[in-house]
Amino acid sequence: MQKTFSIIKPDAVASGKAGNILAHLETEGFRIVALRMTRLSLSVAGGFYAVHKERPFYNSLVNFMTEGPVVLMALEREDAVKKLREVMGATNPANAADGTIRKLYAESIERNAIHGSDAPETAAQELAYFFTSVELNQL
Ligand code: FUP
Repeated sequence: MQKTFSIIKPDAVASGKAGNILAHLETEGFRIVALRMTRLSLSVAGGFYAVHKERPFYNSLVNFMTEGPVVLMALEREDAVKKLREVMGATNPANAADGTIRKLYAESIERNAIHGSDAPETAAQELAYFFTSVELNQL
């Protein structure tokens, strides 16, 4: 079993797709380990995406991520990191395969409905950024 970190982004929460996305993830075999709805501050969103700080889309991305509530999730299943990336689909929904969450629900490359950690090391960092070890059942 492996854990990964995911966010239902402000576009999908605002358009009423959070429940559909949670159901989609459960249907794909993910167990919801921890779950919290919150609105990210500029500093929390900026820190989360610090790896993209030099990219031209950084400011716009951070502003988008703070525009409304998000749903933070710790998810568990076999091969969770890789499987979540498959279920999410390509970053740009125009390139996402049919049936993927981004194909179904994303508006654009920036407003793309869902985040999922890109590697096991990133998943560990991102889970620890938002959840305590008690919430992650690691104590
Ligand atoms: P992904 O891992 O699929 O979420 O994609 P990246 O880590 O490459 O990018 C992180 C987020 O930056 C994306 F989800 C959306 C945003 N982004 C843009 O807004 N424009 C781009 O050209 C690339 C990424």
